[in-house]
Amino acid sequence: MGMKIDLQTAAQRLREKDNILILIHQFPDGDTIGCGFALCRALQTLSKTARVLCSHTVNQKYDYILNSVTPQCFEPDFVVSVDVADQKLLGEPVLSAYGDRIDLSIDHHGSNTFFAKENYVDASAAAASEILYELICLLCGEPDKQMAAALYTGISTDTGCFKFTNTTPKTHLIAAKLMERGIDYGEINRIMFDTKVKSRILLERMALDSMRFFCDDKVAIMTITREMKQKSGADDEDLNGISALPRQVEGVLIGITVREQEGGYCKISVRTHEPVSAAEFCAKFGGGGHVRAAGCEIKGSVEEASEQLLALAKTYFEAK
Ligand SMILES: [Mn+2]
Repeated sequence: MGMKIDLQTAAQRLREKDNILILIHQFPDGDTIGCGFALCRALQTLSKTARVLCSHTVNQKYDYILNSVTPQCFEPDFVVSVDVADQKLLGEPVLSAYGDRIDLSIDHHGSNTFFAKENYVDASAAAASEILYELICLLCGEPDKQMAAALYTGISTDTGCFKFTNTTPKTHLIAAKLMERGIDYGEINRIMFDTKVKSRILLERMALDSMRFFCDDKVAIMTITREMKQKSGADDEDLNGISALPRQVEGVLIGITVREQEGGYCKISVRTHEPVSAAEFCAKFGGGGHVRAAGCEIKGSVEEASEQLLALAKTYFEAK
């Protein structure tokens, strides 16, 4: 386990070093991308050589962030990770290349494993981009417009557009500072929250069509078959967040999504409302997760899996 340091020390390390490699987590989201590229731009503004590295390709909707840095090629002398809770989350090939030589980690996950030589973790931050805002202020003063757009994206996406309960007064204060840089926050939020690719909409249409209701409409089960994925042209990234749909129906207490996988099994996502624990529900099938959102795997076809899930769901509502 590495050392814990304060943010001033983290800023000092970055000031002392050059040829800085910034690592972001696999399946990159708005927060890790916003952090990585805002820091990269800040370091390049300080005439340092810096670049961002990720195991996966960044979705093109983040192009306005990617285009804010100058591509630079170099052998790193200092490696920093942002919004990464554990080095395993770097994914391959980055994990094998740099997993055991990370000098500095800056993160906001309570589950952070302090895998770097030096670590700054603030679990009260709604987004790692909040921390990066403060770090950049220490490094080179208020972020410029491009850095601000990247950091705003990180904060907005990690808070579900300031809707989730991780949002704090400080989140809004930092967002206000970023808005003062003249960023197009309306456009950023439109791209992040109100735009879907066509394949996603086509898949949603088929998935919604599959939704069935049970137990006086307290249970909803939606299935996504491999055929639906193929017909719609949707890839795994297009499926992000789709398991929220069944629980969005008013009155549904257990919303279940059954996703057919290759190899004769199904991935199950369960979303619940009070008083049903999704974690307990999924534990019955050897899975787990959080109180309101959990998952498990069940062998068999979507029909077989749905039958087993419904049988368990019924026990929550039938008179005992
Ligand atoms: Mn994050």
